[in-house]
Amino acid sequence: MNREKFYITTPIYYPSDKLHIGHAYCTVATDAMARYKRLQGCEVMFLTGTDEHGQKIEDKAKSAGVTPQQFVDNIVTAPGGVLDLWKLMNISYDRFIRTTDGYHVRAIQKIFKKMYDNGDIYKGTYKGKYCKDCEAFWTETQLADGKCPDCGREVQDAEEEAYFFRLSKYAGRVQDLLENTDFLEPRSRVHEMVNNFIKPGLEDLCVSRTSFTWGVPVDFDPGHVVYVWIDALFNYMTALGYMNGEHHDLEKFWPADVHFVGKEIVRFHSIIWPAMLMSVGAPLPRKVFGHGWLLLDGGKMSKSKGNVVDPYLLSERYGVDALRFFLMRTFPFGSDGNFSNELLIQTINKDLANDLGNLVSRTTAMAGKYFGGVLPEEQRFDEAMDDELVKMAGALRGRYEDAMEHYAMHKALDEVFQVIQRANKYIDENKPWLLAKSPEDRPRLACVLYNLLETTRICGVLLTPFMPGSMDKLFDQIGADGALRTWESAARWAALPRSVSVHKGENLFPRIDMEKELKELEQAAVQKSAPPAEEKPPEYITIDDFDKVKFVTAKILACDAVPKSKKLLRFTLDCGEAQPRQILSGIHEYYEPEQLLGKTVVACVNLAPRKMMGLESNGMLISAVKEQPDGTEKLHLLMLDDGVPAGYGLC
Ligand code: ME8
Repeated sequence: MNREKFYITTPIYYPSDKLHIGHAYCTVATDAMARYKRLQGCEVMFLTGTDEHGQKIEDKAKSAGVTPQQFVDNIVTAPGGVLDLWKLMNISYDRFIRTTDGYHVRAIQKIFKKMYDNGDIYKGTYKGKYCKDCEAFWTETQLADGKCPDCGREVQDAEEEAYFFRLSKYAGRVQDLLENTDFLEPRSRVHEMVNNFIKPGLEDLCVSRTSFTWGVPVDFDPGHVVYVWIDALFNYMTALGYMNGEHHDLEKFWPADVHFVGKEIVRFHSIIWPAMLMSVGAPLPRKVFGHGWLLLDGGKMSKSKGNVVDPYLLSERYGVDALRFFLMRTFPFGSDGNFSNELLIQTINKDLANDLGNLVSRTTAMAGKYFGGVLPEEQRFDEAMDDELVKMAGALRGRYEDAMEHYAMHKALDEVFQVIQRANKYIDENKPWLLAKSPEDRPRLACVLYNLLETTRICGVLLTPFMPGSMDKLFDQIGADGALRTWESAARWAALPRSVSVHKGENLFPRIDMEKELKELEQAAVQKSAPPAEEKPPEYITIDDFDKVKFVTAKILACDAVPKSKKLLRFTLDCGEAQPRQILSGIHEYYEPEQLLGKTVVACVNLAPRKMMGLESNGMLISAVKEQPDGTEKLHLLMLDDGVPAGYGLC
């Protein structure tokens, strides 16, 4: 048995939104590869995870009124989040890393220091454009018509002290790696990297920021956080124990056999990543494979384009295996592919319902009808009729393996389906229903059914990495037990006992009525994306529920803006308690602090305390809010007559 090690990774996902089918694409591909390697007998490490730091997360958390950690937890671990999706899609990862994991954070600090100590990281000045309102630095190229790409406002020239990585020092070695080895695939991506990024001159890379705080702090220079890509890329090693004691698999699994990554992040993985590894003196991964994008109407997929690309919805309707299969069967892994519901349904109907599903159901039904489910030992081989199918199925594993070893999953599946189609043709050529008519043809009939079952078994083994759940059911139907589901057995024609006993089970892949389905999908998407608020029945609370909320009158003793925040004001309030109470409220865009001093307001004081921008908020100020026809919101802080004393309860 093959006892090789195999280490494969997916990009770690940025949890700023829920994942869509485009994200699932790469993870399904990685899962299929990992399962294929396990099937071969390799010891596999399949790593995935989430990349949780950076300004975007900090900003999103701020607008959601939660801490960045709460924000990412809500997308990663909460019900319906990333972990749940991978469970649903049967993703067999061996390890899941979150870049907020303590061991990873400490390891990144050590790695940063190591590169600083060896002279590859130095302090300099980052020159760029600054948007005061968004508190964000931009480079010239990031600007939209010379203005802030986020809010569209004017930007100013700005300088910020920052650390830089000597990327330029490694340009020659990286170019050599790309041009003279097969480190990066497909090869077309090599020319893109060399011509667009290395030849024009690699500049040193800015690797720290001081304009936001949600990142790994540079421990020897407080105020700086490590650039999110350094933090993210090293996950592939920290997850094995590099610079930490949490894991101990570095020697066993590093260097990685392959990093699967989307094409837009090939630059980070094929230029910056090897340069940093050269800097810390670590071996380079064996391969980076840049896959294409799933496009929707010719453009990159995004949440805003509708929920039909929601992997939950698609898995619910068609089954996880059909969806996994579609993703791998339809699009060559290195190229872009246009996703559509029609294509998805067509693929399920043609390959799974017609070709594979029919082969299994016809064969098991005939074995049941003509032999009561158990084939007789006596079987008559007919070389002229059988040779082609037997040879094709017997040699399938070799062709499949060749494609899989080149990460051409769709080609591997094509090989399998050519055999399945040949088997269906074999049924038509041999006409078992005619053989069944004469008793002297029974040995021939048994042999035809045996050949079909054996072909199905071999195809089933090779489809297991793509559709693990369904293939188990298929094996049960055709009477193939554990030893007949192995990699070795897929190269052995006639491994199935001659007197195999089969039983027709549930239809593995029911046919879908395209027209009806497309209509229903459209409706499902509309319902999911815009649940009509007015049609919802009112959700009543009881008087006891209402009594739980404690409102009091409060006098504003002090009010100031929270540093580095666009929205937050910090209030010190007299709520009639022994000590003044601190509450943070995101209303700075509506009020300046001095307008509010001395005012009497309403506060909810039994809300659980929470931290925002490092400050504790103990309650909530109550405002009147209304959405305007142009989509903006108007807000008025509820203010009472100043004669009302502080600390009165409201009822
Ligand atoms: O890039 N089709 O995270 P991410 C195919 N955190 N692949 C798609 C896709 C689509 N429509 N949309 C997204 C990041 N992807 C970083 C990675 S690794 C050290 C850090 C792929 O959540 C995308 O190409 O934005 C990328 O490979 C992956 O999803 C994660 O994207």
